[in-house]
Amino acid sequence: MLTLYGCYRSRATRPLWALFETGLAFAHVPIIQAYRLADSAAADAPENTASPSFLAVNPMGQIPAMVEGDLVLTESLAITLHIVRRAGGPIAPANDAETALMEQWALFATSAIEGPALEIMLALTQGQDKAAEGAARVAKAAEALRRPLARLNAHLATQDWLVAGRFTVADIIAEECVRYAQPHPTLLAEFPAVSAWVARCQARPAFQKMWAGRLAEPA
Ligand SMILES: N[C@@H](CCC(=O)N[C@@H](CS)C(=O)NCC(=O)O)C(=O)O
Repeated sequence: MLTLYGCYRSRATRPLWALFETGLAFAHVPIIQAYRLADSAAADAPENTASPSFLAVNPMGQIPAMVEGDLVLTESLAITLHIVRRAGGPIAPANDAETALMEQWALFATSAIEGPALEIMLALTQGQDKAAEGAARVAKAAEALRRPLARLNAHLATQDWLVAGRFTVADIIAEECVRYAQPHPTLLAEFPAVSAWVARCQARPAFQKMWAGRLAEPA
């Protein structure tokens, strides 16, 4: 049995969404980030990223992490790709070319989109006390995103999904990076094919299940 460590309000959304898509059985240990304990409604969380029991799993003290038998993985991308390979089915690659393309889009999203998109989410959801500084951070991050979002938009203008004409793990990882930019009031609207694809991704029952779990967690 695969065990996934990490609360929903973290990058654990990627493997959780993939697990719900595949139906693979798993045990969930909702470890929370230690830095959130001070001001979170989850301050009484019994286990967190600084707990000795979790540091024995991931000495970096970060979530998500996954254990399956002797295999321990501590990067969300590696965990999510592993899950879909284990489960097989339509969201997994069917051949080497599809593997390469799914890895390409997943790496593109985590290297070109995740950082500035996260900056937008953090500035707009946590930085209200310093409005001017927050607005400058958001503008800079939005500018950094326009080139990769234009690339994504051009790709999605002629197809519904990133790889092989079907929904795959590449869409999960890329959408979960783009999602961080959604609090920006206008940015995604500049890229209509990206906006339509995000809506398609988020309409999936497995995304909705993951999102309900996220909303049910203390902020
Ligand atoms: N590259 C890692 C990043 C993991 C990461 O930064 N996780 C955050 C939560 S989303 C965390 O555990 N933060 C707690 C900390 O860094 O102390 C991955 O994608 O898994």
